[in-house]
Amino acid sequence: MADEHNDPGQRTGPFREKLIRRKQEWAAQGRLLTGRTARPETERLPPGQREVKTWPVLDLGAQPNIDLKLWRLTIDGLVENPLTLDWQKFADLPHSDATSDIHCVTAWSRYDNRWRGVLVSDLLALVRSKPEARFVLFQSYDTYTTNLPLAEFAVPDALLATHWEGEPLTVEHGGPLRVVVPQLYFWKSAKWVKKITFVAEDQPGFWEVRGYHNHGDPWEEERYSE
Ligand SMILES: Nc1nc2c(c(=O)[nH]1)N[C@H]1C(S)=C(S)[C@@H](COP(=O)(O)O)O[C@H]1N2
Ligand SMILES: [Mo]
Repeated sequence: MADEHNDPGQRTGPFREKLIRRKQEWAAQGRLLTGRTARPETERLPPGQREVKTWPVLDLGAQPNIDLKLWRLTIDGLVENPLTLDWQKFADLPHSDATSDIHCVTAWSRYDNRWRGVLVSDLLALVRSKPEARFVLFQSYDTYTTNLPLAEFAVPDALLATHWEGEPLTVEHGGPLRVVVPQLYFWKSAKWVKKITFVAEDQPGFWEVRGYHNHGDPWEEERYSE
C-alpha cells in the first residue's frame, strides 16, 4: 500500500518528522482557509470542508497496540474523585450511544458516525470536577496530547468511545478507547487516551504548539493560530 496514512510501519523517524513538518507548513500558510463562518443550525458542512464516505486515518504514525490487561485510564487533577480504571472497571460504567459528524482540519467531514461508549456527562457525574477546573488535558499512549475548555468537553454528545458502527474501535482509529468531541476539529479527539487531567490553567497540546488553533471550532474555521 502506497498510502502513508494507512501504513503505520512507514511512519516512524524521518516519515513522522516529514508528516509533522508538512502539517506545520499548512498552518503557517493558512492552507484551506475560506474566511467564511457558518452555523450548524443552518448548514451541515462547516466552511472549507467536503464530505467523505470513507474514514481516513490520521495520527503521528505510531499506533500503540495496548494489551487490555495492561490498559488503564486515569482521571486526575481538579476532581473530587480521581480514578484509575482498568478495562473491566471501565466496562462496568454506564454505556450509551451517540451519533455525530466528524470534521477534520485537513478538510474532510464524515456524517452520522454512530459511537458507543461512556458519555462525558456520566464521567463528570462520577469524578465531579472542582469549581476551579476550567480546562481538560488529554494524554495518549502514543505520547500525543491535546487540550480543551471543560465547557467543550461537557457537551451532551461528547464521549469516551469504545465502539463505532457497532464494532469495537480498531487500533488505527484509537481503540480500545478514544475521545470524541464532535463540535471541534477532530485533532481535539484523542485516540488511545490514557489520562484526562482537569486543570485551572490551559496548556496547549501537540498540534496547538505547532501552529494549530488552541480552540479549533470548525464553524468559526479556527484551523490555525494567527
Ligand atoms: N493519540 C492520538 N490522537 C489523535 C491523533 C494522534 O496522532 N494521536 N491525531 C488527531 C488527528 S490530527 C485527527 S484528524 C484524528 C484522526 O482520527 P482518525 O484517525 O480516527 O480519523 O485523531 C486525532 N487524535
Ligand atoms: Mo487532523
